[in-house]
Amino acid sequence: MSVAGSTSWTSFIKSIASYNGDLSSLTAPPFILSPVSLTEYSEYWSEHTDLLLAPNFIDSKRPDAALQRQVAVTKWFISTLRSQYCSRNETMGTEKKPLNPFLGEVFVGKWPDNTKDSRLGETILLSEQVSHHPPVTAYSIINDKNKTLLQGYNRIKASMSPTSLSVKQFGHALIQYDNLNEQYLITLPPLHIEGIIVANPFVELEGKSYIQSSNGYITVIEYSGRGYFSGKKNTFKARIYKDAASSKVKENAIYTISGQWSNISYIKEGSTTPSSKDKLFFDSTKTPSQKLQVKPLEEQHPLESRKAWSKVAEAVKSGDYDLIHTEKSKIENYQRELRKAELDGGHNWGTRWFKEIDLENPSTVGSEDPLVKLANMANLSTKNVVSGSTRNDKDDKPADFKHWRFVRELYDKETEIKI
Ligand code: CLR
Repeated sequence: MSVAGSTSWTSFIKSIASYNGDLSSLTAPPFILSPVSLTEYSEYWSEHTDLLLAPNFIDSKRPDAALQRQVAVTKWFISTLRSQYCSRNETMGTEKKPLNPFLGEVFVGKWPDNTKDSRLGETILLSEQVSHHPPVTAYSIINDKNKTLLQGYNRIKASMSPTSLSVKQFGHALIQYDNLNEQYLITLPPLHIEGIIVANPFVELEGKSYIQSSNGYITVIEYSGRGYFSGKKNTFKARIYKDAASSKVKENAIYTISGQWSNISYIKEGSTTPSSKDKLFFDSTKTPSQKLQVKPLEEQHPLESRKAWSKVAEAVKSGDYDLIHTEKSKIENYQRELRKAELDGGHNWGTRWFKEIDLENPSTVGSEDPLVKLANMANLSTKNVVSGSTRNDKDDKPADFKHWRFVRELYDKETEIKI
């Protein structure tokens, strides 16, 4: 394909029509390329560290403490969505095609404690590309002071419909509050990219997310866009129930939350939909996100995302298609050599801080595995299927029980990568 041809939007739309979920097969024009690798997207999970840690500070003597923690975790999750799904539009004008991480690529950093009484402590992010075919990014967000760990992984499958790109997510997020002896499982929603035809792509969420607590409580979040519940973009309705069984009937909801995740939402007791006259739940326009602190490039290891991609990122920023191509090819060729050397040497690239667990094989996971326990409570599949698939639904197909799990000891032994 000629360089001129590959830079036109129409040829891009054609390439999208045959997109199979593998980012490398998309020949996007430079203006839709982002200088940021997908390993960096793990940061979006904790740009409101105070909300992530909030359950630790709810008075545990309150009779409704566990329920209030469920509300707090729900608020934290809603607060992550604007960063996750709007931040490219907000900082670069449109949704963009991220850089396709190479195997072993890492992205790390920290959120310093910005409270006056230092109650939060430092929170760190470890993000690692644990697989290249298919691309899988795993992450771990660690706060030792409050014994809180958020971990998860993400993989996508995409398909083109006549007017939008539909994306299904695989993986989940798992929070462990060790001081509370409480865990939460969060499922990742499907999404689609609108505005492709008019070269102004943006994400809209659809379907559901579940937040299952080890206390039984479950939040069911339903997403919709322009023209559904309220006619506004980025709309959601969340209901909190005593447990999964009671979630079958809407009227059982203890709380109902409604609004726009990229804007304002309200909360009300019971199952009827709150309005702006009810209690404010979350206002993302008044809650600025706290950016991750990352070491300067000079201090980064060659496997660190920004260091490894720095020349490509420069080329993307200057819109130089040939240079993007040359610099990308250097990384890809080096990766191919590495993989070949591994094959010849008879060993595989080992992951750094994560391991693949097989939930079908009890020797790789304990009997009290938090994922198994929470998935059972929510009647969610424990197979490696589209996130949020319930047991025996249409997406609960392949008999593959593999998931990625953070291994703390591996990080404690880390000597090369500094935070
Ligand atoms: C990655 C995991 C994050 C949430 C998230 C946000 C935006 C998603 C991204 C994930 C995966 C890649 C994605 C992106 C939006 C656009 C991009 C689907 C799920 C696609 C591949 C880009 C296509 C090119 C367009 C600009 C047309 O936690």
